Amino acid sequence: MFKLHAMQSSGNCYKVLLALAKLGVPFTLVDVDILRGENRTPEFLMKNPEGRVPLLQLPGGRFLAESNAILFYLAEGTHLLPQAPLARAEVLRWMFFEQHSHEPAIGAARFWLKLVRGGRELRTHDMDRWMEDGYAALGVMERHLGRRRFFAEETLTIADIALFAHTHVAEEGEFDLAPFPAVRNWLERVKADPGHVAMDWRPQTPQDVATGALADVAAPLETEKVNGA
Ligand SMILES: N[C@@H](CCC(=O)N[C@@H](CS)C(=O)NCC(=O)O)C(=O)O
Repeated sequence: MFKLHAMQSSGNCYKVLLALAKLGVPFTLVDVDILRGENRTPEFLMKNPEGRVPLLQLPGGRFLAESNAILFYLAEGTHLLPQAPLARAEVLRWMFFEQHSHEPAIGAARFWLKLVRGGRELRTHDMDRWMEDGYAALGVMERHLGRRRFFAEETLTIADIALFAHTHVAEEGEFDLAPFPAVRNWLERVKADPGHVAMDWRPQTPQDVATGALADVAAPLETEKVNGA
């Protein structure tokens, strides 16, 4: 079974949770609290020398880091990743855009302003750049989505999952989505796509299985604490 090392409130981790849920892949969730430094212990650095989450542990024991690489791996052979070379390249195009032009502004603003206590004071010098780059990225998305339902294909792909994760909580990073109607409509389309789960979704625990709770969740899933991993 896969093990996902992740922090629930992280947009990058949510991408992987959402893909696993939509694909109905069973996995164990290992909570890693980066705000308490659990990602910088010698044990965690052995798993990922970069000390970051999400981190996917494969059934054979290997580790795969980088949210978009994990999405690409999990989606292979599924409806979330097309087969045609140009369509695959379009998926990668938007995932590179997400990492280069979108997440470093929109994801970073939310992380420091919403999740880190005192983050605004610590990162005052970054605010103008986050706003300028983040609104530029939202403008690119708005222009593209004015003509399309999803980013790379006529149906939802991992490019949409990658971009959705931070965009749907952009307001927590103090971005106003009101001037971006095409982006807002696309957010609703992603939420309406089959198998969608919210950011606070957690996989089913063995206890839930025993009590019959969460009966609508198909896959038998588990969670555990990082220190018990
Ligand atoms: N490019 C990486 C970024 C991963 C990343 O920055 N993760 C954050 C949480 S969202 C993290 O682990 N930060 C802790 C740290 O850098 O010490 C990805 O997409 O997976």
